[in-house]
Amino acid sequence: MNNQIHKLTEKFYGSLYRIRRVEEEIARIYHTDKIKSPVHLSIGQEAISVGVCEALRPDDTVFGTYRGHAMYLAKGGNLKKMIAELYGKSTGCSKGKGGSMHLIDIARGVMGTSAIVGTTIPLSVGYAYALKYKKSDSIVVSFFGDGAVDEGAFHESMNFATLKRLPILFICENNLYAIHSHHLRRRHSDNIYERARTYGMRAERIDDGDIFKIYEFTNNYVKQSMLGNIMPVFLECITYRWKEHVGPNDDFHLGYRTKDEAEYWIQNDQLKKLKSFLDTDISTKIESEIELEIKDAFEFAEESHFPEANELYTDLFKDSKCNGF
Ligand SMILES: Cc1ncc(C[n+]2csc(CCOP(=O)(O)OP(=O)(O)O)c2C)c(N)n1
Repeated sequence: MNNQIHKLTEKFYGSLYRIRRVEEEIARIYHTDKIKSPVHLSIGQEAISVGVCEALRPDDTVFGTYRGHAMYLAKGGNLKKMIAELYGKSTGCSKGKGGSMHLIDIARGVMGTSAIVGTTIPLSVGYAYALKYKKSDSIVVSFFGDGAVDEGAFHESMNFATLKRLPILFICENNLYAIHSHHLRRRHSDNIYERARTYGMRAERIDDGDIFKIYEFTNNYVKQSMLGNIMPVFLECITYRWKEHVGPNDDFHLGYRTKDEAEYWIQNDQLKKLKSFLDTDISTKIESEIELEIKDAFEFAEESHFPEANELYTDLFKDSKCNGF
């Protein structure tokens, strides 16, 4: 392994490990009811957020879905504020009023996540339009699930993005299911990325979850946009959600999917794979630093206060006197 790949492997491993362990801790304490919001865990899907976000620059922005912990953390979102948000505390990134599904950290380019399927896609297109208008060379990444592809807003956004040649990368995290329905029960054929091509954009699929391929794809897009070659691009990443749709548990007993199907993805776990490339002393050092950070973040959430009753209606809407955008 050459030095550059080794450094990348360490970085990717740290980011993957951090997200996995944060979500495992969330799952572990969820039954205590300290977390005041539903949680949609990304366990199994982390490589997409990490592969994409590691290739982005600080001033590139991301928009995502209610399954947004991985994206938020991979882009550098503040961990303490995320955990406090899940606890409903006023120190949370949405001041305790949004919960797990509404994460935001504008300073790190995390522009927001939403509970309503497909809603952040037009928001990200609008943001990309503003960037182009301002002649910025940064890009927007719009993350969404396979379920969002069935929304009208998705198609309108795709059309507008190519029509206006916007600097946006669409990332479809196709984990095969929308709640309990398989994607081939919702569409005629397995053709999400091919459908994107009909709007006139480059569209590809990565079907094995390989973090390096996802990183390379995004890195190329960022480089192209720096050269002024601005066009929307679409990437469908096949992946798998290990946990239930919402909540910390397994749900194979429900019968809508099988453990056998999951097994391919569990064997193909990018976290395990990357760890096998690292010397034990390096992975142990990375892990112990992250464990301390996580412990700190949960303590911060525990010690923080709930918002006061008189704050119920504050911070719900953006002040219209905003500077720039
Ligand atoms: C507009 C809208 N319709 C329906 C729902 C209910 N709903 C919540 S999650 C979900 C499934 C979405 O699946 P997908 O986009 O594939 O994301 P995943 O949960 O697999 O990450 C649905 C239909 C919603 N939140 N918003």
